[in-house]
Amino acid sequence: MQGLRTWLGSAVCYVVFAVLSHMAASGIAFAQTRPTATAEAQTVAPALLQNIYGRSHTSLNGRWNYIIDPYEMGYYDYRRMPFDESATGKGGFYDDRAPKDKNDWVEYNFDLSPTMKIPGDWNSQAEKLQLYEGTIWLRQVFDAEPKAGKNYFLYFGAVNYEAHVYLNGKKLGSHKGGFTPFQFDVTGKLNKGKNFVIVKADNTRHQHEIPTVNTDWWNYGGITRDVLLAELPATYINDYKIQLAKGNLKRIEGFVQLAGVRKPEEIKINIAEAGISTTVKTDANGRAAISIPVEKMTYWSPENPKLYKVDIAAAGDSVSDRIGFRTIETRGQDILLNGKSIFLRGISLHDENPLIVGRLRGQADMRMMLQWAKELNSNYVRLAHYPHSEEMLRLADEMGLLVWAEVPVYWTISWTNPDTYQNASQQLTDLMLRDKNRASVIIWSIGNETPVSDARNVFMGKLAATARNNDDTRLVAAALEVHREGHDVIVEDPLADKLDLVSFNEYAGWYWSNTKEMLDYRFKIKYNKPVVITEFGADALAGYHADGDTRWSEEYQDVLYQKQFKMLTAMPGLRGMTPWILVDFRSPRRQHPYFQDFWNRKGLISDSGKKKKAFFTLKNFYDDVQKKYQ
Ligand code: GCB
Repeated sequence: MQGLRTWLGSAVCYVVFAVLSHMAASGIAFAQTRPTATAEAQTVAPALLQNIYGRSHTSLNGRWNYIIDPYEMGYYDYRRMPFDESATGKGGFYDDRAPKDKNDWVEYNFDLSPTMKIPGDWNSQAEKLQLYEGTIWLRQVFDAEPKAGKNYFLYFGAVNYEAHVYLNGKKLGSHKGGFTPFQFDVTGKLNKGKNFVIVKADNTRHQHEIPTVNTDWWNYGGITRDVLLAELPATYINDYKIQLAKGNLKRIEGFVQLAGVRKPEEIKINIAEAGISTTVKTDANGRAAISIPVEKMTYWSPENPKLYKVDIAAAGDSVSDRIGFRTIETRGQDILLNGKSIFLRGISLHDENPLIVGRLRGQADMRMMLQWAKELNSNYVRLAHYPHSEEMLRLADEMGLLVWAEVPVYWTISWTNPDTYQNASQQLTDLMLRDKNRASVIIWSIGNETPVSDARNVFMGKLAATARNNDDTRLVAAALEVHREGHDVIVEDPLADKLDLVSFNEYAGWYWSNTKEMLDYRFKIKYNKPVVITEFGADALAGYHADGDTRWSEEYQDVLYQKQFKMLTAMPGLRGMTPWILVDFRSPRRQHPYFQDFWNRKGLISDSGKKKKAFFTLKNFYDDVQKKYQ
């Protein structure tokens, strides 16, 4: 019965949430609040704040005490009932108890437990956590000075995978999804002086989750992105979209959404450098649509990644952003950036530092990765296979790299499970909500290598529609698969009709054929759309030299790249590629004890930062391509 009630609660909660978050992303006015992701948390949180870094905030990053809890002692009682669902709501580690006196019984102690750095995955911070999957409790103690009439939000950039969050011993709520941000309204819940926040992070893999149990990347657990406490006025700017209208270089369109308003307010939008200054009025729901003519403007492009300072002010609140303005469209087999045909000279990336292994830990790590991409003469990156951090996207804006952004709908997930779909759709919507003002993002990818079946086609078709409803100014794509008939390599996927690009992964010369015979194959593409290859590649152990027929050698990888260019450029519709992958990365699936040892070696750069031969071959290819697309 208890189970049934919880289940019904969740279902209702998910439906309401899905509708509201869809409205938020598409700019439709909606009530100030939306439920958090699960039923047991009664707290409601408003729609995600746009541009958290532009708000007044305190960072809760730093060293957090942690307790490894493989049996979830701190969450369930011995009858396996969650403490936070009991009558008192007490008994879990989130109480952060210390013995009252020598007679008191307490079997945990945060103060005496070790610390780890947040943001940071746990696997890279202690040897015994390298392979750990399960629950870890993390605690931070901080001071606050809450002021009357202000709103406070506790904001998490990302926690992998399931987070239960408690403030001063009381549950705020929970969230699923390892790569998207979430927040809780903590107005009226902060103490003056000492506070403590406790997070139960659980990175256990499950069949019905997004991603599912099987992936070719490391399942880094923990609080992997910033934790911030934001302070906002009573009425504040909750969200905004300020972008060029679809295919229109002469008009900015979007919206500003206020929260906390009871009456219409005036909103001022200034883009001083472009001579734009306008005032709009909100409707009764605190929302104002904007439509501003553009007279003279330098459009954002990889060659000139011009960002304008955009100031928004309303009701005593103000926020500034740096926004680039560009259009992106397809016409036949061309991709048009600001109306001009481009070739996407790309490379794929994971959110992982190969040198100090673990998730990227800050801007310096991110710059290193994007700088390597630029050294390849890239103008484009595929941020695989899940949302990378907001800072990464902001850097791409600044450094002039176009972006393919993706959600972890990867391989064989539970196509018929409605909760799995809700989860995927929520992660996609939250990604789009967060990054909708980034000029660098030109493609929303709804998944990778999902095998064709009726159930999958329905699931992915709905996801494509969600992406389009949320944002009509960018392209929608997915990394599809190929099949072979004789020497023909064929892309045939009903999903392709719903996408803007013909994008697929093909491992000619590695998972099928080899460097000797791969040129006997040719691609048969029936769609009149731009072809953007999302993956090809070969494993090579840096420093291992042999001839071009010897697997794992740098020469094999190099020859494979050269032959790939021959095969791919034979396609008239080829407009871009993101070979797999910029740097070697960790994966539990990669078991060869000598060549791999838990590393996928398809990087063009090794785990010690050494550039392999194929790096230079790809750079030369891109130098040539660039000349043709001047
Ligand atoms: C793929 C996957 C990617 C893998 C890669 C490989 O098709 O999309 O996640 O890492 O192949 O190395 O096999």
